Amino acid sequence: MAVAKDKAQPSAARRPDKPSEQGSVPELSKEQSVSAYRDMLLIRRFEEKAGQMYGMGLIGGFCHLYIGQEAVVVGMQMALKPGDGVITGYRDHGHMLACGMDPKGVMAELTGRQHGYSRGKGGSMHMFSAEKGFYGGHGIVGAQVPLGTGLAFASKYRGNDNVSLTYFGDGAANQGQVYESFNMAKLWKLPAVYIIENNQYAMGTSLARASANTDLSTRGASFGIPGERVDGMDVRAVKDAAERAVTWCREGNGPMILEMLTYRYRGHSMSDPAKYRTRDEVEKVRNEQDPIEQVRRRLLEWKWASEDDLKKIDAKVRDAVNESAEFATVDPEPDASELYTDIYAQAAR
Ligand SMILES: Cc1ncc(C[n+]2csc(CCOP(=O)(O)OP(=O)(O)O)c2C)c(N)n1
Ligand SMILES: [Mg+2]
Repeated sequence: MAVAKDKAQPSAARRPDKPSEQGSVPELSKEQSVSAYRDMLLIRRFEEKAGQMYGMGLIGGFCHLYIGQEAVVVGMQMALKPGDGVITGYRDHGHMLACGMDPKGVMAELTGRQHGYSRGKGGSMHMFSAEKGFYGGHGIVGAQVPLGTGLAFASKYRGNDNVSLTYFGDGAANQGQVYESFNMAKLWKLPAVYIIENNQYAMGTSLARASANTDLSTRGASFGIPGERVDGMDVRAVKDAAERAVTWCREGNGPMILEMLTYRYRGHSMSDPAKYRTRDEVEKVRNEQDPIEQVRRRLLEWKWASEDDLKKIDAKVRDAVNESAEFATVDPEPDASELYTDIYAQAAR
């Protein structure tokens, strides 16, 4: 087990109030930029397709799209190694794809088919892949936070150096169980990175309307948990902060909080009248801060990729997404005899 070191906490050297106030961030290499572009694009195209399939009646139940927030999960993933664990709420398709789960299995779960990750019995909010380090997919707001803390506890108990990444929203940050988890995580110096995806709204309620303290990076202050506020629309800034936080945890210093300033372009779920914000507000973020466009622009500007190279990447991504949609349409639904299977699991040793 890693022994806690009495080190100085990582400083919140960059703490912008708005993403645009962020200072300079370390650049990605050409390869990292191309791969971040491809990974973010895959999430975006997958989500657009999921939205279409929902509209066609192929997906039932709830479906929460991640469009706009792609840089958060892709940048965080760049700091991980095999064995690290990821857990999140219901806005979870992007996290699955970033963890390397197969788009076909994810889409087939959305349509409730046999070869979906939960064999068609979990749907959008309840998919897992222990093999890829993805632990769900949870519909109860904030419920993943004690579970993610448990994953961190398991790493410490087993004496390995795996880190647990627990994602939750600005709304979830007001749940009581979050603070019970923070207390335990700090008390036991657990390797837990808490990533608060502050997309500024919890369903139709803006952060300012619901939170006494809107600087969510300070939410661990009373437990002595360091926090940083990060431009979650800039994949470079996310990766940079992710590396600091993951190293901090891996070295046995206990938990850390990263508040990601981000934005969701689509409604909360598939039925959202969106009366709580203006179209102009959404358009402004899309035009000025889009995470994919930022990388695209740099790739072209620095001649790290030509328009043609990017078109080829776009086409490959579209093919993968179309293939997943096709698979999720023809794969059969589970047989009725499967109703009572997969209810209990043998505990892993
Ligand atoms: C315990 C609980 N309360 C309420 C709900 C209904 N609900 C679903 S999502 C949501 C908003 C959460 O917002 P946030 O944490 O900001 O995440 P985001 O949807 O923005 O990703 C609410 C209130 C729920 N699922 N669980
Ligand atoms: Mg939110």
